[in-house]
Formats: sequence, structure tokens, C-alpha cells
Amino acid sequence: MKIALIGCGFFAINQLHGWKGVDGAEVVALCDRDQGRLDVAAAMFDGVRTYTDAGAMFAEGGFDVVDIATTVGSHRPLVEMAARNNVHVICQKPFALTLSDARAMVEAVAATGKTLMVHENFRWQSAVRAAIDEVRSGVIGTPFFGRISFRSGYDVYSGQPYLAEGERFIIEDLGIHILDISRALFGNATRITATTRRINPAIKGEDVATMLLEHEGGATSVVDCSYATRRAPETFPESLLEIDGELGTIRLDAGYQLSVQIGEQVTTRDVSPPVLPWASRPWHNIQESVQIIQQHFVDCLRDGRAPETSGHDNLHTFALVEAAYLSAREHRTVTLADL
Ligand code: NAD
Ligand code: 89V
Repeated sequence: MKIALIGCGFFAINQLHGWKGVDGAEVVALCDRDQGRLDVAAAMFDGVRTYTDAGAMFAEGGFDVVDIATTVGSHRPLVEMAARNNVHVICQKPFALTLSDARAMVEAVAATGKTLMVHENFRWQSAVRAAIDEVRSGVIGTPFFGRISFRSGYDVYSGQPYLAEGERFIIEDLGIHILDISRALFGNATRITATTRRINPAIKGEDVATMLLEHEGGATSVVDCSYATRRAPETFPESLLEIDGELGTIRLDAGYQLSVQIGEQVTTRDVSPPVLPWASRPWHNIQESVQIIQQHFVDCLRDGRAPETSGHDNLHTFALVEAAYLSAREHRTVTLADL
């Protein structure tokens, strides 16, 4: 698979390192409007072609997959450009600015017969995945309750200044991952109720969100996110999980400790992610998941199956984001089928 990447910024460097570790993939072209960022990324690869204009890169072609790692405002035009040029597409989260944009983008790629995956990587973190695998194995029976919690005081604004500037912040940027984990554990949601707060006066959007979801299978989950929580030890960027099933309980506690309790019997194991050679703490958890999701994409193309985090699947996660903002704004429960 020959890969072209657009947007060589803060996070794309992880994706580029990740591609080097993916079997069956080779980065052949890079694009960024910013020449300095393009040069930094190009230095990672021998003989890579570079462009400051995405249209020029598509015009020359010579790649099978475009990996879009720009911020959300450019996702729709770039995904549609990829569709016009008949290549497979990976697009970073948040996938789109609105649900109608997201639907149009999924349709545009579907019409070409190519594969579209959203780079929704938190459900691919190996510790989170270990919990998902336990739930899916049926060891605790049918789950009836879950809590997925991400609370931190880590300074995310220094690396990603745009996070302080948008009208929307934590649900769109971080909550989207946590809502997606809830879907991976309990299936699609039917209704959501949310509250939001802004605690940090230096940012524009909300930095706290608390969401209550009812799922199709009957489970209830609480998804709570905060970037205004001082805690020791700081757990960024860990998602903490608590899942109650008819036969037992699964917990992913701070420090990547996974416990499965059946009756009185508790088994605890350390599911700490490895620190890949190019990674650094505390981001190693996310960095490993980048390589895993990219390998998943290549494996899916090779085997002719849809990625778990396909564009189509991600519409359900994206709808939860829209519904959460609507619920918080109008102080009401939102039924997903109404969106
Ligand atoms: P960034 O601003 O650091 O980088 C974006 C880059 O894209 C910039 O270098 C910019 O010049 C370039 N760019 C923008 N539009 C372009 C266009 N039309 N053509 C060519 N280049 C263009 O942003 P970032 O922090 O790297 O975030 C990028 C995306 O990654 C965002 O959607 C963000 O939400 C996401 N992200 C995901 C994770 C995760 O764990 N999945 C973590 C952090 C960021
Ligand atoms: O994963 C992300 O999307 C990041 C962060 C962890 C900082 O929220 O933006």
C-alpha cells in the first residue's frame, strides 16, 4: 500500500512513525501548506515526494491511500478530493464539522467503492482493547452498566493551541473518543443526556462534559470527561473503565490495571502499553494505538473487510457528539434516531 499523508502537524508525526511500523505500507508522498512542517516530516523518509498543495499531489497520483491528518475544517474538501481521485481514505477525528457534512463525506467515498476509515484510535489503545475483548468474550455475561471516565489537568493547549480557540472543545475533541469507547463496549446508543461546563476561563469552549447514554442492548453508560481536574497521580491520557455485567465486573483502573471479578474471585493484570522506540510518556498509550489502527486499516484492505472504525460506523459516534451538544444546550434528552 502506497500512502500519501496531508497535514504534517503536531499529531501527524505519530502517524508517520506509525506507518514505518506497519507491515505492507510505505509512505510515498507528503503534503502540508506550511513548508517548515513539510520539511520536518520529509526528513523522516528517503525519497518521499513533497507538496504544499493537495490538488497537485492528487494530480501526480502514485498512491493507494490518502491519510488526512489536518484539523477538522479541511476534512470535507480533502475527503471529497480523495473521492474524486479514487483512492482509499483515512481521516482524522473529529471527522467533520456537522453531521450532514459527515454523511456527505461517507457517501462520496462509498460511491467510489473505496474504503474510508476514521482515525478513531482510542478504542484501539491496547489497555482499552483488553477490556473490550473481555466484554466481547462474554465472561461477565451481558453488561448492564458502564462508566468511561477521562479526567485530567494536563496542559493540552500548548501542543494543540486550536483546542483553546474553538466554540466547542472537550466533547468534539476528546469526548468523541470516549463516546466511541462506550459504543465499542455496549453498542449503539438510542438516547443521550449531557451537561457541559467551562472551568478554565482562558479557553473558549467547554472543558467538562458529563453524559448519560442508553444503549440498544439495554445497557446504561456514563461518559464523563474533564480537562479541568487536578489529580495526583495525573492519569493523562488514560480512559478509566468500570463495566458491570450479569456475571461479574471488569475495571480498568489508573496505571493500566485490568481487573475481572466473577463472584468473589478477582483477577488483576497489568495491561500497560509498550513505549514504542519513537514514543514518549505519557503519550505512548495513544502513540501505540496509532500504529495499531493503521495496521488494522492495511489488514482490512488486504482481507477485503470493512475497518471496525469505518466512516459508516463513525457516523454513530459523530451523531453522539452532535446529540450531546444539543442535549446540553436545550437541557433535554436527545433521541439519536431524531438526528
Ligand atoms: P496541527 O494544526 O498541528 O497540524 C495540522 C497541519 O495541517 C498543519 O501543519 C497545517 O499546515 C496542515 N494543513 C491544514 N490544512 C491543510 C490543507 N488543506 N492542505 C495541506 N495542509 C494543510 O493539528 P494537529 O494537532 O496535528 O491535529 C490534526 C488532527 O489530528 C485534528 O483533527 C486533531 O483532532 C487530530 N488529533 C487526533 C489525536 C488522536 O489521538 N486521534 C490526537 C491529537 C490530534
Ligand atoms: O486525542 C486527542 O484527540 C487529543 C487529546 C488527547 C489532547 O484530547 O486532542
